[in-house]
Amino acid sequence: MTTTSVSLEDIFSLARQTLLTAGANEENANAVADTVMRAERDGSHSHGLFRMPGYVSSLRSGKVNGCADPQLHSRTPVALHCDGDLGYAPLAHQRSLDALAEAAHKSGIAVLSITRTHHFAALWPETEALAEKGLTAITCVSYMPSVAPFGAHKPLYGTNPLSFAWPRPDAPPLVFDMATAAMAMGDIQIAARDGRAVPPGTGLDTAGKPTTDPAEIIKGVLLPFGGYKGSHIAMMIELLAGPLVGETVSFASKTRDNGDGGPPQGGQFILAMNPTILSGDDWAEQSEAFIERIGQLDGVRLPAERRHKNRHDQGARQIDDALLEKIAKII
Ligand code: NDP
Ligand code: PYC
Repeated sequence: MTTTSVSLEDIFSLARQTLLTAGANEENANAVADTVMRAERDGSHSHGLFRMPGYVSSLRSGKVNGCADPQLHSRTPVALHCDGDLGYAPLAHQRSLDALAEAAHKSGIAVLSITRTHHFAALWPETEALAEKGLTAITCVSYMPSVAPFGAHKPLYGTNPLSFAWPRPDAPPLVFDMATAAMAMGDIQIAARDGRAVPPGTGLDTAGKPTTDPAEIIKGVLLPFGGYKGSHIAMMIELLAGPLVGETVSFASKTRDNGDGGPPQGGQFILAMNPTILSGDDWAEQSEAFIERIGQLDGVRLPAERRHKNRHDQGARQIDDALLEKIAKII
C-alpha cells in the first residue's frame, strides 16, 4: 500500500468539496467533513475518508437529504427529540447536543432521541462532547443485518456500536467506543482491501463455517463480540436505537434501504447524566482514584488514550493512495 501525506486542513477540504459536489449544502457538508477530519486526526481510519464513497453514493441516489434541516424539540424538559430530516447525523448532533447538555445539567439526566437520520461515523464525538461539558454519556445506533445472534448463522443484528464517556476534571474524558460485532464492518472491509486475515472468531462464511478471510465474512456473517453476552448487548442496542426512540431495528432498516452502499435510515439514543446532581460535588474523587488505579496496572491502557495521543499531532496524515484516487474519481 502506498500513501500520500495530507494535512488535516486538506482532509477537511477534500471531504467538504466531495460532499458539495455530490449535492450537499454548506451546512451539511461542513458538519460531515468535520467528523471525517476528526476521525482521521484521531486515527479512527475505518470512519474517516474511507467512508466518502458511501457518503457520496447515498447523496447521489437521493436516499440521504444533503440539504437536511434537522429540527429539535423538547417532549418534556428531559426528553428531547431531533428529527434528522433524512440527513447525515453530524448536523443533527450540532443542533442538539448543547440542548441535551443543558437539560442534563439542570435536571440531572436527559435523553435525546434522534430519528430519520443516517449515521456512518464513529460515536465517540457525541459522548466525548458531552463529557467535556462535565456529563457522563452513553449512545448507540443500529445498522443493517450483518451479525448473527449467538447460536445463529444468519445476520439479524447490525454491527451496533456503543460509546460511553466519563468526565475527568483535569484530563480528557475516559471514552470507549466499540462495535458489538467482533469487528466493525469498516475494519473488515479494510482488512479485505489490504489482504489481511482477521482473528478467529470474527465471522463465518456463507456455509456457516468459521473463517479468518474477511472477504468470505463480508459474503457470510459477522459474530458478536464475547459470545452470548455481546449478542445480548447488540440486542439491547437494537431496542434502544429503534423502538425506544421511534425508529426501526436493523432488519426493518434494511427493508426500506435502496442498497446504494451508504448507511441506512435509523435512530440514535443518547443519554446524558450530571454526576454533580446524582452524586454530589465530590463525585470525581472516587472516579479519579479508580481510573488512576486501572491505568497503573501493567499491560493496561485506557480506552481513548490512543486517539487522544494521535490528536496531539496536528501534522499531516498518511492516506492510502488507492482511496485518494477513488475519491478523486467521485468528484
Ligand atoms: P476498537 O475495537 O478498535 O476499539 C474499541 C474501544 O476499545 C475503543 O474505545 C478503543 O480505544 C479501545 N481499545 C482498543 N484496543 C484497546 C486495548 N488494547 N486496550 C484498551 N482499550 C482498547 O473499535 P471497533 O472496531 O469495535 O469500532 C470502531 C469504530 O466503528 C467505533 O468508533 C464505532 O463507533 C464505529 N462503528 C460505527 C457504526 C455505525 O453504525 N455508525 C457501526 C459499527 C462501528 P482507542 O480508540 O483509544 O483505540
Ligand atoms: O463499521 O460496522 C461499521 C459501520 C456501519 C456503519 C458505519 N460503520
